[in-house]
Amino acid sequence: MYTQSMDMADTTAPAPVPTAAPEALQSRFDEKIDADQKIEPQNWMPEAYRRTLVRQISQHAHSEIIGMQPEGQWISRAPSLKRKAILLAKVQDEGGHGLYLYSAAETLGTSRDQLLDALHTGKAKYSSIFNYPTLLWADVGVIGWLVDGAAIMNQVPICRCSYGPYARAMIRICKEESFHQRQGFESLMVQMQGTPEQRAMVQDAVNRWWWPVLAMFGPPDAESSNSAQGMRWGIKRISNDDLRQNFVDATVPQAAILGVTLPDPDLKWNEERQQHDYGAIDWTEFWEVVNGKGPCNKERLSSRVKAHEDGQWVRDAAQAYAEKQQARLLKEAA
Ligand code: FAQ
Repeated sequence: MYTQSMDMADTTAPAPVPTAAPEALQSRFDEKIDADQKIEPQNWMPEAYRRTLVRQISQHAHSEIIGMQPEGQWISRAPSLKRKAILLAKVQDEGGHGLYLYSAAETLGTSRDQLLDALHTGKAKYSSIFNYPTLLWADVGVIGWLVDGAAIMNQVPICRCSYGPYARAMIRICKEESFHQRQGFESLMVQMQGTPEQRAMVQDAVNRWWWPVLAMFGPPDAESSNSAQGMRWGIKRISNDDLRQNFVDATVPQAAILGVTLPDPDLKWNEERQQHDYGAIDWTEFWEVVNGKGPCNKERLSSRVKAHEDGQWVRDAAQAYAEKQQARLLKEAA
């Protein structure tokens, strides 16, 4: 992943002039998509494809780094050294995912500064799920089990995305998400074998996270403005509703093993469909959260901006060191 920047165009050099006619470039691109071949940074691509990828990959990257906050708030309060070590590793992994994804987005010609600026000024979206609070220790386990579980369901198909750098980044990310999901489930399993208060704490966390997790897959297919084109381009492989359904079907037996109740009176097996029916999602709440009015949107954004500003000295020091090294190299070469 880290070597992908070598494929990037030199931004200081004049833009390469395409040698083929636009129609020929478009049909070569279409052929590659139809043949399920990868598009790489140095290949010609339609501007709308590039824009869609920058949108999705950067939203994904922002979600990963904003997503460090809800669990990160429990690092200093983890109930044992073992849980603290696991949580530290997980939160660091999420930061790493953000970095791979920003690198993948940069191969499309948008700089890290531009991407972060869009996040910090509130122009860019990030996943709705990270605007909910982590009130109890059990919330940390439930994020691992349900939020990472939903993330895996959505992200495994992206390993087959038509854009090479994004697809390759997702392979490693999915491996790590799998550990995240397991650690959450295992932590909840231990809590469910504990006291009645611990079991009640887990149930309370499941009650609060279940519906926001279902909404995380995005609007219903009929209202998903980007889906048709995303599918055509091989960026999206499975629709929002199909992924949501797969997630419900995979999670119901896991909830039974844990001994928790999923808070949906309409949730039941449908023999005819061979899938679960489930109740109505509150899409008004979803759009409010996406549009900045969730319980923690303001806090998440201001913490992120503060972390960025607090880290300015690190970037300044790295820049000064790079300039010093460059000057030394030039002096030696002279
Ligand atoms: N939150 O037409 P569609 C994680 C927006 S990472 C906010 O269906 P699309 C790991 C959407 O952007 C979680 N906005 O869009 C972790 C679009 O707005 P736009 C993030 C949402 O792109 C775990 C509009 O609604 N994962 O959890 C949401 O075809 C634990 C219409 O929607 C990814 O980003 C939402 N939930 O499908 C980290 C995966 N859903 O841009 C820490 C990659 C939709 O037109 C701790 N992304 N919107 O203004 C995707 O797969 C897709 O972008 C979807 C949306 C499925 C999210």
